[in-house]
Amino acid sequence: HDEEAAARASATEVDSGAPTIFDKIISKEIPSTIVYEDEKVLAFRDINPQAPVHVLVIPKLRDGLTELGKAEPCHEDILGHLLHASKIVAEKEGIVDGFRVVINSGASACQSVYHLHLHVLGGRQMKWPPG
Ligand code: IU
Repeated sequence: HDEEAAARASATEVDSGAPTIFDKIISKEIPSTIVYEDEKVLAFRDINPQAPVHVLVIPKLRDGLTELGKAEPCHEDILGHLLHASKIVAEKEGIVDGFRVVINSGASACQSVYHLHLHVLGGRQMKWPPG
């Protein structure tokens, strides 16, 4: 898994506001398996899946949303759009009857890429509480 190790090494682990690897995924400079896309969001398979279905849903324009903790009133539309896109992803993936949406915000929540992303997880029995 050299490729994955390299990708992880290049991930920002603090919110520096610098471009992230997701910009290259959005521009398709780095290939990804796209599950859903519209003018505002992109949904692609996580390279290190934690469940049979593990898709990341991201805004194409980061617009200051490095993490959910930086959200402002001007982000309400895109936040709603991302959540609805997560439901479309769950439907397309056949897990709409039971799935989980996770957002890690900040270092203590184990956020590793500072471009807001929603994890859509499913295809197995999920446990509670998450770790
Ligand atoms: P986190 O919530 O910031 O920890 O999630 C980042 C996710 O991005 C994590 O699940 C990685 O496996 C995933 N990921 C990816 O799919 N492709 C990449 O090139 C990189 C990370 I770097």
